[in-house]
Amino acid sequence: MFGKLTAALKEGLRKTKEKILGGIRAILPFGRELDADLVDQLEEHLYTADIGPKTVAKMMAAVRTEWKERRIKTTDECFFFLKSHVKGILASEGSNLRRAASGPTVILIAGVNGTGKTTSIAKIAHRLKKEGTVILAAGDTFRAAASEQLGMWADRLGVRLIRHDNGADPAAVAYDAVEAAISSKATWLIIDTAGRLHTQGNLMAELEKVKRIIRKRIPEAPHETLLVLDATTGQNAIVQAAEFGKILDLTGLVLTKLDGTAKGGAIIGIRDQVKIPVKFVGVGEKIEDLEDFDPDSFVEALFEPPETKA
Ligand SMILES: Nc1nc2c(ncn2[C@@H]2O[C@H](COP(=O)(O)OP(=O)(O)OP(=O)(O)O)[C@@H](O)[C@H]2O)c(=O)[nH]1
Ligand SMILES: [Mg+2]
Repeated sequence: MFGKLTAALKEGLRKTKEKILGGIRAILPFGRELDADLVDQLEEHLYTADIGPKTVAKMMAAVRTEWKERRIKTTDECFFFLKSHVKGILASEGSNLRRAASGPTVILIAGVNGTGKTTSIAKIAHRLKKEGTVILAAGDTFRAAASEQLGMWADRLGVRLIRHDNGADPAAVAYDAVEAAISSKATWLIIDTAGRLHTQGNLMAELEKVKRIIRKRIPEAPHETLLVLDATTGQNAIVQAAEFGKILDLTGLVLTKLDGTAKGGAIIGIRDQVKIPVKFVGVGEKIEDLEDFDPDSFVEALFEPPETKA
């Protein structure tokens, strides 16, 4: 696990940082006494920073308590309190993937349409193939182009793809893929699924069936069930995590499209409201554009002072 900030993550967070940190710094310039007006301004700013109202309310309650009890008296103290508070919200038990004690480790990927599931699978496979054999399963049999898209990635990565015809039962694809992973002694099996809305009851039931079928063959699988969320959808992502969590035992989140958005503050709200660790963040469309989520580096990236001008 690396704790270092990569250039891609820094660059990806640039707009978010301008919005969040820029605003906070304008309200809390160094070396001033904190007063009620500044606290109100800070609150207003945070409400516009895509963090989400519930989380901002909690953050501000904490700030006001610290201030009333005179533990923070200056703008600097307030700034550093906020920083460590956000770190506390984001802290998690680490972004390492769980692994099977023996046999293939099965990773099931789910999420609503277009969040970046298939792309994230390719990115994860690209990493994991350095540590063993990877098999991909085209469990999105719903859209004609879906297995072609995954097939293209499989070719590029030089990994095996298990697919059926379009319209086939995704659970059957999953079953075959698990069989193939066991018999070929693969290290990893990553199963793609069709995008679906949590309101589509039949499609959610289909997902549950996929999981059931996998378990028939490997009872402790899937070892990871990752929900892919588009970070730019903010509050919506929180609802998606809650709803998918009812059907699947989610073990991790992949937050995509952090690059180029000013809405990266949503991660703070998502992490606060959804008690599932963020395992990866997507910072671009290229195969390397996936980062382990390291809360400390993330907060440093958001709160570190801008490059000082001479
Ligand atoms: N900028 C950026 N684009 C991304 C990222 N991840 C995915 N995308 C893009 O988002 C679009 C959708 O990605 P897919 O991987 O096809 O999404 P999906 O969830 O599999 O979509 P469906 O299968 O249709 O539900 C593509 O254009 C990707 O290149 C990311 O981290 N950053
Ligand atoms: Mg897809």
